Amino acid sequence: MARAIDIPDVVARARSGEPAAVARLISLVEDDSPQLPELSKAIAGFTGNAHVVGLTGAPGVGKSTSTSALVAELRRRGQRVAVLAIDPSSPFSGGALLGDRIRMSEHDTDPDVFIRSMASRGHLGGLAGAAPQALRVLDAAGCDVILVETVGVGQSEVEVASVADTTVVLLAPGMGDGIQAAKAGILEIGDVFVINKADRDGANTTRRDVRNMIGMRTADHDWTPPVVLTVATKGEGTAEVADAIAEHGDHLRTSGELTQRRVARAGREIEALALASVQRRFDQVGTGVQELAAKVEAGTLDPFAAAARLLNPSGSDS
Ligand SMILES: Nc1nc2c(ncn2[C@@H]2O[C@H](COP(=O)(O)OP(=O)(O)OP(=O)(O)O)[C@@H](O)[C@H]2O)c(=O)[nH]1
Ligand SMILES: [Mg+2]
Repeated sequence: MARAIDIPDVVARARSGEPAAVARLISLVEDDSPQLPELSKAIAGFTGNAHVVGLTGAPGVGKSTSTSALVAELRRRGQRVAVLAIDPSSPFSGGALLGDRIRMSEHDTDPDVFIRSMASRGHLGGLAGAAPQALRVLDAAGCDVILVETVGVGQSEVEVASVADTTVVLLAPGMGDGIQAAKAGILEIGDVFVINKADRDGANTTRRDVRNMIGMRTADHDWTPPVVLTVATKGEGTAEVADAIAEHGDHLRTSGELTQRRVARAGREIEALALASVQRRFDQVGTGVQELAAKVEAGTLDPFAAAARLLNPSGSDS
């Protein structure tokens, strides 16, 4: 196990803008450190300011390029920015993220940009458990905007929306993408839609398709997601995306939805932590599951009663 760190000291240094201190705190989250409860308590009073923006979309659509362009735009607006790239499929940081590092390298020397990749597979709470804690660290460290990008495919694309205040869905020209988006449930989660690679044929058609599909969304919404065309490689349309994100942030605040979303997020986080804690207890030797299993096998106890006893060993039914 790693050596214990001086949490109050590292938190103070993270808050004064020391990137190494921020990185150290994120590592605690990534490693599922036993010091997490202490960290969580230490930063609780410093959070709630950052606007968390999730970027999602099919592999290769241009998430990393768009993220990098957005960082540049937000820096021009004087904002402190963090990028959290979450890799739900890998227990290692690196590998797939190498290309992203290169795309982000223009921001390497800017002290007001914090870029970090984080693996979530090893984390007991998964993405839902790990991401909110990392976001709180970045929030407490004084970031104005935190851009969250997931790496890899699958349900994580939708899952990222569960940790974000504002979700940006990226698509590229071509009908396939639109159908894919509808299938993945991605239309329901988008607050801002970006048709990237607008230098290719069919961008306007894709925009029209997306607008039509937004119009057919089931839930009643008092926010109509804007659909912005971009060429991320050239930074074209990036300012409009930044405007749309900021407008959505204003909408969330004035409508009260920001609080609602954050309460829902905290609820999922609490559940993920509680379930992880139960799982951890079961994983430890001496939970008595073997003993109970022997009784079930012998027919002296039924599995439901055994499960109840496992959850509540000192319960009155024993
Ligand atoms: N023509 C064109 N190419 C683009 C544009 N934006 C990104 N690309 C290219 O598309 C490729 C994929 O871009 P990334 O930013 O890595 O895409 P991603 O969504 O992060 O990809 P994954 O992380 O692998 O899912 C790269 O070669 C980019 O240079 C664009 O607006 N126009
Ligand atoms: Mg990427």
